[in-house]
Amino acid sequence: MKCIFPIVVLNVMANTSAFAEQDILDVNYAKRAPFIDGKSDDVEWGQSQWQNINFPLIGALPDSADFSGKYRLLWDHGYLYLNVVVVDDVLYDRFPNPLERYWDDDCVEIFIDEDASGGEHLKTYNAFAYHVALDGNVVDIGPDISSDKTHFLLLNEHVSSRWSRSDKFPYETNWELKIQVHNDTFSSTNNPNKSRVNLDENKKIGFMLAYCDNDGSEERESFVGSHYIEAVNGDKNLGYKTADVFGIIKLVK
Ligand SMILES: [Ca+2]
Ligand SMILES: [Ca+2]
Ligand SMILES: [Ca+2]
Ligand SMILES: [Ca+2]
Repeated sequence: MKCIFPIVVLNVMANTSAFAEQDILDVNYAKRAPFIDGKSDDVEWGQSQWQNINFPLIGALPDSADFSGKYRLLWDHGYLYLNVVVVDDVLYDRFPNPLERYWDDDCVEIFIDEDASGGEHLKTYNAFAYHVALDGNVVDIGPDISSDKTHFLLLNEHVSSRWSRSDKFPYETNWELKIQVHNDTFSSTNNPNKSRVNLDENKKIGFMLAYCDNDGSEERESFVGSHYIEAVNGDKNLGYKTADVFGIIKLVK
């Protein structure tokens, strides 16, 4: 199943905001920024609780050797910091073009709604769904200002990442990521710093995480998320078009 859906589906979404009620996750402040090198031995990570990535959004929940994952978060005034540890038996990056079917290559998908507004974001920057590929490229769908359609947009400046893979069973892949938070005034033609938000204590942000796992099939084999999503017409793959299904994080000190 691909990420791209007919726009008509958005009409269905208008009535579904109530199912987004999720617990608020407190995220601790990092006095020193973790060094983004794919090794999470930074002392700061110790003050962050692991969260599971275990809700199947496409396909059944894979067995733990095929995919299993967890994540933890920190923040400072400049960035959200994300550590994702996954077991994935085959790391797969078929498409060298970062804008070609990036959801069918292994990737970490980070969902950010700066003001926790919820709502549609496929044709706006009300929220972002950053697909972070194994090669570090970052892609979301956004409005194409030359038409009223959408296009795939490379947003590498928004998310920096490094990963490393353990040489010991179960050969975990350890991702460290540093995320700029941008508000809904973002435009691909604006100064990129104009929409960037300085983070402060007590700020609430819409947040969700997922992993696209493909081990060599024509299309991704599973898509597993951090939050429960109620299916709409049998479809749980909703986060790339509406922020209503995201959870909420709160920045605390
Ligand atoms: Ca590190
Ligand atoms: Ca796998
Ligand atoms: Ca928003
Ligand atoms: Ca894989």
